Amino acid sequence: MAQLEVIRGDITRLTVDAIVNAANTSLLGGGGVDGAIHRAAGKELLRACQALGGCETGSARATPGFNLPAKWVFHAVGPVWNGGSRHEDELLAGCYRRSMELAREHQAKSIAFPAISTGVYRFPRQRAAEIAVRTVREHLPASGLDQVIFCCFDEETAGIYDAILTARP
Ligand code: AR6
Repeated sequence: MAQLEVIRGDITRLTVDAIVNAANTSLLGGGGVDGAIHRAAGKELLRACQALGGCETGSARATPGFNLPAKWVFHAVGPVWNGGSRHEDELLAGCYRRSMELAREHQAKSIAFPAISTGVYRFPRQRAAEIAVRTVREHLPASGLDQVIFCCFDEETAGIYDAILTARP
């Protein structure tokens, strides 16, 4: 079974079959990791996203990676954190579950996730990382994946994932 790995850095640089984006319901780009992915992939990515016509919160849609090293981008829409009583946990888990299903549908062998919802959307980082790891583990056997990377942009997030994966590798 695939090992889960933590990498600190820029997800747009990773040579994997699929990278996951932390998008919004319009899928038309934004700041943070979404902006970085659109800049690196080029204008064709925006056109492909326009053709999708949006995505509901808690789900994900696939496009090619265009100029990225990654073959695919799975655009996941995480929830905005509102204190935890608006189904934020379930919606965040939905992003990871749907991305794992897309990996299977696109026969991806490797995937990298950013820490969805933990930037502008303010989801608490520890809580988000626990949901990410738990959901990925649940769906790993059926996914066909050989490699899953949690790509952390900052030291604090990388430390949180390291601690979770060290406690139960
Ligand atoms: N590689 C990996 N991780 C990154 C990168 C990168 N290049 N850049 C930022 N991060 P955010 P959200 C980390 O705000 O909270 C956008 O405008 C960042 O440090 O990108 O889901 C969308 O269009 C943080 O840990 O996404 C939406 O409107 C994590 O990625 C909204 O922001 C997520 O932060 C989505 O907000």
